[in-house]
Amino acid sequence: MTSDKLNAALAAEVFARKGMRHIVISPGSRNAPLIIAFAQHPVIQALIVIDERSAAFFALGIAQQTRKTVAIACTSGSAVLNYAPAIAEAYYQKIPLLVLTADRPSHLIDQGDGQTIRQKNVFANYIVKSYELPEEINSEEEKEAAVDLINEAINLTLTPAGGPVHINLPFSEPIYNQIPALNFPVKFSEPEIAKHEISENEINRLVQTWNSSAKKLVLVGMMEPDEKFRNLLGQLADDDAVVVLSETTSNLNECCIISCIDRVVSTIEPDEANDFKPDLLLTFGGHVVSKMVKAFLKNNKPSFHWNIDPVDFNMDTYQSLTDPVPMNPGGFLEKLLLKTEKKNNSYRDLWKERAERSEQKHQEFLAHCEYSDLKVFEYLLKTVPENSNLQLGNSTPVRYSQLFRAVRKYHYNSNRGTSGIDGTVSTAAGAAFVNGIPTTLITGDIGFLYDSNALMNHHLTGNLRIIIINNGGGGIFRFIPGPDTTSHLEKFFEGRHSWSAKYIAKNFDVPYYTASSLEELHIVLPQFYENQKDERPAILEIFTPNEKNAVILRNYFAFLKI
Ligand SMILES: Cc1ncc(C[n+]2csc(CCOP(=O)(O)OP(=O)(O)O)c2C)c(N)n1
Ligand SMILES: [Mg+2]
Repeated sequence: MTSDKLNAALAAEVFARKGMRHIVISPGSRNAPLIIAFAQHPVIQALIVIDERSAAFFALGIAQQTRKTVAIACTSGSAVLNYAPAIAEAYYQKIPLLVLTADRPSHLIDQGDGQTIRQKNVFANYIVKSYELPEEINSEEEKEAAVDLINEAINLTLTPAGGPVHINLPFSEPIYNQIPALNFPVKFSEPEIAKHEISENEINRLVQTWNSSAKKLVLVGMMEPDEKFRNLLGQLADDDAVVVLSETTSNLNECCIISCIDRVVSTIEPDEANDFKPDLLLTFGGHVVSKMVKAFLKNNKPSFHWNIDPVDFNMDTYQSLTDPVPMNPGGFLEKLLLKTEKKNNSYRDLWKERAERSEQKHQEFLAHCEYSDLKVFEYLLKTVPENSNLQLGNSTPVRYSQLFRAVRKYHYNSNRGTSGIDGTVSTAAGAAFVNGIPTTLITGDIGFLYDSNALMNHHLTGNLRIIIINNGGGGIFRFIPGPDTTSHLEKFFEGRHSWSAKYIAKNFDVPYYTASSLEELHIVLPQFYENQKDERPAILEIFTPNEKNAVILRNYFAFLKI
């Protein structure tokens, strides 16, 4: 059986026949036709998450791991608006979400009906495309048009750019009636995989710039693991004149790459900036976490900057873009490497020596470092189980992780699309739900408390581990320049508090562990990673000294410079 509302029944049918499998539904009455159509579909796995904000991030976490379109469905009214944070994140990360919002019929909008707002195109500023399906679908033509619309919407979640696509579905009462499952043929087309190519002339022009540039810097932002690209990048880096910088979220783990950018860039003195400055900058991948490298490249502009991306080729993060290159990273390097000439100079050595020196200093500092966020990250990043999916919370967790060379292999993820602290726990829970591997989230205390509703979820899995670094507020505001020059640091920036996750964990029956020293951490971490009773996830809250943390981190960067 399915809903007698054909717009809902067809949405489920096309979604299923295109091979999509997951929908995250939030309770409501107006979305009853969507609940009936999707929850009763034999091949669709329908999941329930009550809080729409968390539901959308949970779906984002699933799609982040599967790279297949995940649907979300909610009732009308403010419920719809709660999807916005995750939709914005999915938009900037190009994660495939199909957003299905139930609505009142148009003649009831702004007429005083309950749960009724203007939903058409409500996510305009951060949506790939918005559609509205007609309420009544009667004729064959109307059915075909509806199937085409749904088909096109799902294809646009995947290509050419990919990301969230919204379909608003108005329903009139009665909304709970059912009909036999649809058994008529539904025709649809697969997404067209766009060809991202540039002409041979264009390649030759770029190769000339490459071969005539003495100092070449390659910066890789957020990226999913890509074996082909990793190998080609290794070949490109085998050149005295080429320096490659990456971050944990680049998922590269390559020996010839400098992976702790802040440790190196923070030591570059103004009088040596020109030596480190590239003539030619190549950028690949998505968002870059390091504020320091962004400032360095904006203040020391290269003569040429190529941004290689199939979609965001025009993104000018360093305000120096000369050549947008609309190609896939691997495809571009393949073409470039056929014609590049290597150079003998000391540019790579200059960066490598600085990187080696900072590694030495790093080890020296950590060897005598007091208990703090920095010391805790040192321990966690060498004890979280190998080959885990490591989800990094925004604010300091994703930044501390950049200060340590990878000693274990992880698949890193972080919501760097909009860098919000409002959905990291729900995202990690969604990722763990589908990836079937040990999945650890390292989040700040405010980030956890903000999204603690993520635990209000019947689909939490036993492979999920949540590590909370509780430094009693937004510790980042104690470190970045500015807040401490005002009299509002503690109250309005740090949001100082003495809350903990203990009773939240208890309320949602999630095993809870704590540590307030390295000794305690050494003892509790193995227990934390053991399988929990009833295959529950687990929380480990690590308390750290908030005022000391910032002092230690400032001393750390000062020490690297000595
Ligand atoms: C939705 C949202 N609101 C506000 C911010 C601004 N913000 C950035 S970091 C931060 C504090 C986060 O504190 P916590 O999670 O404890 O991390 P810590 O700074 O202690 O590492 C805030 C409020 C944001 N990034 N996202
Ligand atoms: Mg904090």
